Amino acid sequence: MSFKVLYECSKTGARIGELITAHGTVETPVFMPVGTQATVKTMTPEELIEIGAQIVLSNTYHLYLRPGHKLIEKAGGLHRFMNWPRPILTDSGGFQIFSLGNLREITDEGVTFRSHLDGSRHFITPEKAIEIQNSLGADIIMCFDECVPYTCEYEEVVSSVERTAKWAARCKEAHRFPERQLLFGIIQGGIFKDLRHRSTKQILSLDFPGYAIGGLSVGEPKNLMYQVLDYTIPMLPDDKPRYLMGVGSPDCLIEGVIRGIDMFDCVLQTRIARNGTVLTSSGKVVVRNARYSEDFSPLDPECDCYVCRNFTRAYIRHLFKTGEILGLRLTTYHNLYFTVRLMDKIKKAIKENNLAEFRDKFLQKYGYEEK
Ligand code: PRF
Ligand code: ZN
Repeated sequence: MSFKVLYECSKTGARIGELITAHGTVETPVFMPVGTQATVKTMTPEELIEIGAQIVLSNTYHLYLRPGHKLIEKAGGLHRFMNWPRPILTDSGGFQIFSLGNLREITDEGVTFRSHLDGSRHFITPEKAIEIQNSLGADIIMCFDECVPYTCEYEEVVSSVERTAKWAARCKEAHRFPERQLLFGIIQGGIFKDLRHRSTKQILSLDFPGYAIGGLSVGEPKNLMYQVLDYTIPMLPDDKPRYLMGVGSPDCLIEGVIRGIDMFDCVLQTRIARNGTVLTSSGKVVVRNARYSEDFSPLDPECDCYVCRNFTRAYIRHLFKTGEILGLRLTTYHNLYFTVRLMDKIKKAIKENNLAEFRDKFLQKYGYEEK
């Protein structure tokens, strides 16, 4: 279990690396499709492998509530339960619980919350979040952190940073299988430079095998997020993987890699697919729209995925209009394929020392998106 930087771009912060886990090696930079409920919605593991997905993300909070981590442990762990042979990363549940709004109460000890499913009460501590992740058995697990919204006052961000540091120490202490599961630390601090500094120092002092930047893409403008990355990433060690949590739109992938991020996850690709929106080399296309009713071209003329080789926009629109399940599968497949190929192109550009040029060309065609 280790991380090696194989190549560093001479002109940008980008690097190529490999992350060796108990279920194989991940080439970085990498995009991780999201499988919240132990499934990347609508995709079989075989299809994910065909697409080239190297690692998937799943969620502690959802699996703890249903079917329960003990059941998954009985099944032989999450890999066997979902029949995914490659690496898995589980998020700690912190972020999901904090997104519950008024259904939760936070103290230094942990978080009390009501299940979004049946209203039952639960108490999750950093120790409990690690115990659950130890049972699930993912290759990479995450510290239990406190992620605050963009709208928070400075003082609230200070206390979330302090709490996140104390919880990170407790997570490290509670972790039973450091040799089998890499526990990543998470840096918070909102959009405040001094707090990002403080959080980074605190989390680095605990010495984790990888570091995540949390608390971004929580409502702030993209340029502000890039600024935070610009001053946070240089504080991180070169020889450890860097994971930007919950970020992964095409433009953010490129901008993140250019600044030195190695790992990304994002629900965007699979979520917009299910409402009939696809990513293409010339931007998003809402294939459900009436304007595509007689468009017999592929979703993206530049894509060579199974969907683009075999189906038209008109047909896929028809599937959405009629509520046919295949529509969801085809758009999901294409969006994931598009993103994994984009990361391949990014890696090629790093090796050829022209990532900045690649970005400019890509964004000129794809378009610039604020949100
Ligand atoms: N913390 C955790 N998971 C997360 C985030 C975070 O800050 C984010 C923020 N974009 C996404 N997922 N634990
Ligand atoms: Zn395609």
